[in-house]
Amino acid sequence: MSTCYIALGSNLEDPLAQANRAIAALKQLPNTTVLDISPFYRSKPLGPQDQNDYLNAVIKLTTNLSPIVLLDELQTIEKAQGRVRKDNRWGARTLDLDILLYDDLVIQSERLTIPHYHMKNREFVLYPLFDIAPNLILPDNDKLKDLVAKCPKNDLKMWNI
Ligand code: ROI
Repeated sequence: MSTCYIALGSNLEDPLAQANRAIAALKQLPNTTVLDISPFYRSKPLGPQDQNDYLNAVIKLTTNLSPIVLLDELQTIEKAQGRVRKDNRWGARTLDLDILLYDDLVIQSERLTIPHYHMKNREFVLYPLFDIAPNLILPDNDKLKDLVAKCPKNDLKMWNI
């Protein structure tokens, strides 16, 4: 069994419903158990500001799926929830599911970069991850708590306030 952390983001078509649907779908994945779900946060968009605030959260799971099979499963869930992938790298989305960490693996392939590219300086990733994994150490030996301490909160709030 491998331990993974998945980042969830949504800023279109009822983000709260998107998040709950995505979590229900993750719980249905084969050979996979959802172990923990962070609180839901409301974050300011990174990128163009003429889009809605995001709901962001992090989910911890254990799985027997390989990284690439897990990626396929996450993309299937994104598609099922109306994700359109083209010309909107910095734009609004119904659902984004990214593999942040997969055990201590470091992977750089065409489809997959683990640990996730920008996780070390995104408040909407670090804070929810810290909520469920306060003692986490990244594959490069950085301590999550040190990254959080250095990361401005940028108006990150709990979703429901
Ligand atoms: N901004 C925030 N706040 N949260 C996200 O999940 C997010 N995802 C993205 C971009 C468009 C970069 N901005 C984001 O992909």
